[in-house]
Amino acid sequence: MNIKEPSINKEQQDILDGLVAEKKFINPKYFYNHRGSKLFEKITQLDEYYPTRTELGILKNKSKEIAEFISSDSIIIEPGAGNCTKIEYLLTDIHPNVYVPQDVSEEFLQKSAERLSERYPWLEVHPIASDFSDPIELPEIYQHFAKHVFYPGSTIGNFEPEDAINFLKKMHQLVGNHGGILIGVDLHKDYETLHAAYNDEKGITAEFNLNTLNHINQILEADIDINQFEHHALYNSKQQRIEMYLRSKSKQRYEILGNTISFEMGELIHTEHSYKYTLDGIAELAQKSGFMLQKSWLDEAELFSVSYLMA
Ligand code: AVJ
Repeated sequence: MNIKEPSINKEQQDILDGLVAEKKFINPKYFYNHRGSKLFEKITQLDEYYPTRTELGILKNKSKEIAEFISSDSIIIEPGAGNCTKIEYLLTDIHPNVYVPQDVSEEFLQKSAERLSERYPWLEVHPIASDFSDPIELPEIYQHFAKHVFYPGSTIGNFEPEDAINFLKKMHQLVGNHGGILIGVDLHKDYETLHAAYNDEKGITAEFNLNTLNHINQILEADIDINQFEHHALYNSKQQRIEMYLRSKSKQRYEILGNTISFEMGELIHTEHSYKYTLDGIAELAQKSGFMLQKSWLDEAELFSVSYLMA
């Protein structure tokens, strides 16, 4: 009697590949199921997690200056736009013709697009629901506008430096020679501040990290025991990156879709890198991907930067 191998879909294979790897890993995109998105919103409200409020402060206080780099006869494209709240700090001063939010969650995107169309009747909102890795196709009628990408939140930090350059090269192709990118990048700083930002006292970041196991259990139809794992995040000053892991608190073994997945006591599953840059590092990143760093706006404490890179 032959055992029928369970049919494994792309997403399941993607996760299993990480769990059978020499150094186990789970892609950070699996943080963001519905509960994960809610937990991230709570993280942005934490005292220790300064990036979001600091970036919003820069956008609010510097929007007039930023508008000098982005003409009104333009189109703004935002990959991974989510709830489209950050762009609202810039719309009135930039007054672009078209705003193109792209995101994988169609429902979230539609709601955000409707909200913006109501609030800014002069603005054409053209939402694109697609996976982050799919190329962004713009309708022909928009081709004559100057194109600018808006990429806030230091999400660029999740890419390995080489992949960050490849992503920016893709954005360069999208905006062409007369465009640019307005990018939010968290800055390299003292260990204590960074360690605290990813190890908050309330344990919300730990919940956010552990929730990844809920999400992959659902996708893999598995029952990995969350209580047998703990949150582990540190700042690697040499590599200038936050490293986040889930650490196994015991020896464990699971049969998942025909695969035996075992964890040793203390074994780590890598869940995220969050690279931090210096201003020189941002200029170098820009230069290596065909852009030129034109201007960086920082908060007073120089915790975070918003930069305009010209193609
Ligand atoms: C959304 C990727 C920018 O790396 O700071 C927050 C995600 N991880 N706390 C970051 C995150 C842990 C966040 N990014």
